Amino acid sequence: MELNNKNILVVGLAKTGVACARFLAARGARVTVTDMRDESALASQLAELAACDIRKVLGSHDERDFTGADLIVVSPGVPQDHPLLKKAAAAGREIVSEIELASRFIEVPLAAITGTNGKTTTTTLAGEIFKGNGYRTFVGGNIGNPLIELVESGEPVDRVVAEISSFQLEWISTFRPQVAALLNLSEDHLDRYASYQEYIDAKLRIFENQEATDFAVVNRDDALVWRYAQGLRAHLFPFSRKQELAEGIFHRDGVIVYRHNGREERFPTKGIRLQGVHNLENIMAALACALLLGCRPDASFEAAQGFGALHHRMEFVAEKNGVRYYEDSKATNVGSVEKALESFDAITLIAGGKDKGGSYAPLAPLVRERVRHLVLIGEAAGRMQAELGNLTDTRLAATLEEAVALAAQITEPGGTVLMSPACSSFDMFSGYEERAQRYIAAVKAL
Ligand code: UMA
Ligand code: ADP
Repeated sequence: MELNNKNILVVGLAKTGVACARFLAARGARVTVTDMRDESALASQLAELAACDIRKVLGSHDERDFTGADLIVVSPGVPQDHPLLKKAAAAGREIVSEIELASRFIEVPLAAITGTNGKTTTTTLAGEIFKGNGYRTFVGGNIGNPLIELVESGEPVDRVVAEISSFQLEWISTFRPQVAALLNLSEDHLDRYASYQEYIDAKLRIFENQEATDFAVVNRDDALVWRYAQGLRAHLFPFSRKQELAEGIFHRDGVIVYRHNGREERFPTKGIRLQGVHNLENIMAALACALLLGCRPDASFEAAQGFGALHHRMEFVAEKNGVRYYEDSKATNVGSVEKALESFDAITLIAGGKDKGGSYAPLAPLVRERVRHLVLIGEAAGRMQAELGNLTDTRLAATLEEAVALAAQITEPGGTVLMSPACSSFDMFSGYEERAQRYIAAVKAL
């Protein structure tokens, strides 16, 4: 793809925008970056671009930059229906996301992993498996480091594993992973999408350019995923915790069985460090991605076995007065909280945060069955109380610290206090990590 002297607009100047602008400028493009935030809010990003010859339009966007560009590169955080993107599209401008741009320069096999939950765990694990097989592997994408950083660095690699969000898929046209995995689907990001269907449609685009020689790794046990998998062009490679598969990877009686083209590999689950049924799904998906892209069974299984949980995903914090405290700050939607509730009994659940517009009703059966006390915080507290409050003892707290103190008072010995918010954190915290740290500090201070 020729970039020299092209007039390119980069929309958004956070991690993605900085990396794209730097890369494009180095390739000789005439780059303009634009961000709604002003210079003072973008000081650190501007410092990173100090050495580059780049035009900046900050504090607001200028329509002429959009309608006059040869190419527009959009950051994931910019909504697809932005009026200026619509105008640019109407004017015939080419609009791409960062993964689309990067993938045009990536020549090695790419495994792309999406789904509502489990992306980071599965991507990280798949990366470890590739590395355990001796492949030079770049792990990136939505996990935090844009793929364009790999292209920019020019570092030689053998494999790329990418965590892919629905936002990044909005502006693809040729993005074609050799292996694309869809882990699960449940409601999320309804503050961005007009409907659940629109969110699903964005996710399914991961398969859009695949051919019969590519693989689609899909969750056989997720009815929605399985329904959409039927129309795909790629070779279907399902994973299942519940049923035996002639082609695919499944779990039965303590053994993970991988079957491909009549070949079978068996891996006993005993000794695997990652806990929970959802992680069994993540392990099967990661193994499938790796084995389909050339990894050896023995080295792959060894890497999978030794992989421990990532922080802020159902993590044990401490035991105090016979009550065990867990932290699941990364659970920002209903689907992930369901898995957390399935994992414990006699729960005091601390939930709430920034409302993403979805329904909390899917949690009702598990709340009724397993949640003894519900302590709600944040902007979503009112809606959650309305949808779940009549199912169990429900209280409101003004801060996370107050919620922890209240939970400590009301939880009976033997019980579990679990922070699994079902919401994003931005109403009260800078992100899920800060929310986690504040919870951990509050528990330790009890
Ligand atoms: N902006 C405008 N105009 C607009 C809207 C936004 O100028 O109309 C600006 C904002 O001021 C901001 C920039 O555009 O400066 C958008 O940046 P961004 O939100 O895309 O942030 P990045 O740092 O580039 O991070 C993005 C992903 N962010 C989102 O998808 C919201 C990161 O995923 C990802 O790690 C990173 O690219 C590298 O690929 C984060 C995320 O929350 C972790 N993802 C969502 C999730 O996991 O649920 C999908
Ligand atoms: P993502 O990157 O998709 O947000 P993570 O691996 O960071 O996924 O996990 C996010 C949350 O989802 C955590 O609360 C975690 O316990 C839960 N989770 C992880 N894997 C799954 C899965 N396969 N199904 C449902 N929930 C999951």
